[in-house]
Amino acid sequence: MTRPAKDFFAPLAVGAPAPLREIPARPSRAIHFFDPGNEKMAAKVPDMVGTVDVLLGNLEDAVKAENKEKSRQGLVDIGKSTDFGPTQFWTRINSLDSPWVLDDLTTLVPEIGDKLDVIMVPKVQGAEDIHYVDRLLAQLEARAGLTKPLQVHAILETARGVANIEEICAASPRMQGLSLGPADLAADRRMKTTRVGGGHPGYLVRQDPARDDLGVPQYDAQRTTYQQDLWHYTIARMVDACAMHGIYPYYGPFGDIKDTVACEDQFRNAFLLGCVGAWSLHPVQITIANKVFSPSVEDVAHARRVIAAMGDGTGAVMIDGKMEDDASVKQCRVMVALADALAAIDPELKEQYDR
Ligand code: 1VU
Ligand code: MG
Repeated sequence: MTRPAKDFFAPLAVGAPAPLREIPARPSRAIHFFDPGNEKMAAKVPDMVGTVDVLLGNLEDAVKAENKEKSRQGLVDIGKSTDFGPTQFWTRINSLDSPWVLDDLTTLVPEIGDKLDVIMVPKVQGAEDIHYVDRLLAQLEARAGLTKPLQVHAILETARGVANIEEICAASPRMQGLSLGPADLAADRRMKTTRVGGGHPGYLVRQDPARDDLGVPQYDAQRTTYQQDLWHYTIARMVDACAMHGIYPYYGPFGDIKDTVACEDQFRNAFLLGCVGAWSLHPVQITIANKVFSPSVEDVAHARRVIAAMGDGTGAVMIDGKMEDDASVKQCRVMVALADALAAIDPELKEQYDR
């Protein structure tokens, strides 16, 4: 059962900071993953500040079991020694059933809780997982004397998590957003794929067969096939749940690092459907996400024209042969609000949008 409305925004521990009433819409086009225990990657982090919207120190999958403590300590060191400026600082903790997660939280909150913005929780199954993290964070925040509440981001990577998506989003005022975790989700659903996100050539529809003069279908004749998006259903469900709860949806990882073209396509599909960002696993994917999740100069210019022409936002007008009305101006406002938020942190984009 969810908490009654009067208790929803009450701190869950005496002395914990008051929960946020609204999740700030900070740009987060790329959530860039790095292993804080990998010296080469960690050394690159200070120079990445300002070039990426979110830097995420990953402690879960992709960190070897024997390196868990090293990565956790690496994250503490980076958190303490780095001035993150406009860049958000997130972490992905180990899963709630793992032997490492308690130490992750009891170390990170007192050591660098004042630097961290968001804690990403993997393999979330239902509201009970968020409730557990919520209370524990409140206790740790109170003990550490933190004044700003940590936000929580859940990865959607089990069938149960997808089935419980609305209750997960509604479980706590800390909920900042959701990411699609396609690799774990595929395994949990018993999908017959071996990839980390992206499309699959076997998931397709085929053009109808041509017919001869007598109307007989020519099944052996050449027919075009169209690859479909395996993730459309889940992303669309995630976008609706997040929009309903005032939190933010993200596409997750794209594992084929060398296939920058298909990565861009997958990210763009997510952007068009309503996602605000995607994960970056390698520096090359930051550039892709920054490009895709920033509206184009043309779209922003068009949106501004529609807003100007629509005055108080009611009625209908013709622009370039197309009807614009109360509904289309709302879409334009979404586009311009995003452009304005990005222009505020990215002088290059500001210059392009203002031209
Ligand atoms: O030029 P140098 O040798 O000094 O540095 C390498 C490399 O260390 C560095 N680099 C990175 N730096 C910061 N952040 C990164 N994520 C990152 N990745 C690489 O860049 C230089 C060039 O690297 P490379 O092209 O030779 O690539 P590597 O073979 O070194 O590394 C590729 C992988 C994919 C292994 C690496 O990028 C990586 O581990 N990325 C993060 C993976 C991750 O976090 N996975 C978990 C999230 S996905 C999930 O959970 C579901 C499947
Ligand atoms: Mg996973």
